Amino acid sequence: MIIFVGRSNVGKSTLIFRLTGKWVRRGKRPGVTRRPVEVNWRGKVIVDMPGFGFMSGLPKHVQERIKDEIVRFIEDNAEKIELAVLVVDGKAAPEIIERWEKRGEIPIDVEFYQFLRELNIPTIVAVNKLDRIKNLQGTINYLAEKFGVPHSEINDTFVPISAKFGKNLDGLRMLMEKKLKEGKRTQDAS
Ligand SMILES: Nc1nc2c(ncn2[C@@H]2O[C@H](COP(=O)(O)OP(=O)(O)OP(=O)(O)O)[C@@H](O)[C@H]2O)c(=O)[nH]1
Ligand SMILES: [Mg+2]
Repeated sequence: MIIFVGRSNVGKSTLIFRLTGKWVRRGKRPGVTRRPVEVNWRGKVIVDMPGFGFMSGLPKHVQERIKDEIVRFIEDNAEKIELAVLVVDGKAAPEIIERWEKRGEIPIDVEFYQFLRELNIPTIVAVNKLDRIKNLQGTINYLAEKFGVPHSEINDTFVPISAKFGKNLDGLRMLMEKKLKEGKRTQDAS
């Protein structure tokens, strides 16, 4: 099982559609995917997760419930999950992280990354919307620092892509293959 997680509207569903060719609901506004959607692909189960974080128009308690459901799904399936792709909006993520930190809160992307690592789930961070990122290396270095990813592991963790415009999807595929091949145990050391 491979799960795609991330804030709402970052492009998870678009990415799954691009990678697999399987139809999944996508949309311009946040909150399109509301339940984990399983897609069979090349003998694997790909899961399109609902987005977490702020969604305008959704009451806070509904947002919290969605987040709890995601956490529960991941915990319940932790053994089965071979790989997680955490998708972030490369343009918006640094600003959002900054804002949460200023409020004294743990940014939700940081929280999820660490949660996945604690469960020993190999995780790739797909830095999406590459077409909108001005300073790519700066963005990746910033995210690595916030997520606690050491310098030596940046290239095996972060991959810039554009789901919408199909940029560097081969780079992502290659990293996914590599992580799947490594499996869970080699990640223990990190
Ligand atoms: N500019 C740009 N827009 C993108 C890119 N990838 C996806 N989008 C757009 O982002 C929006 C959200 O896409 P979705 O794939 O529905 O996002 P999601 O993460 O599945 O959202 P939820 O299901 O609500 O969590 C759509 O308007 C996409 O066209 C990209 O690489 N660049
Ligand atoms: Mg979606």
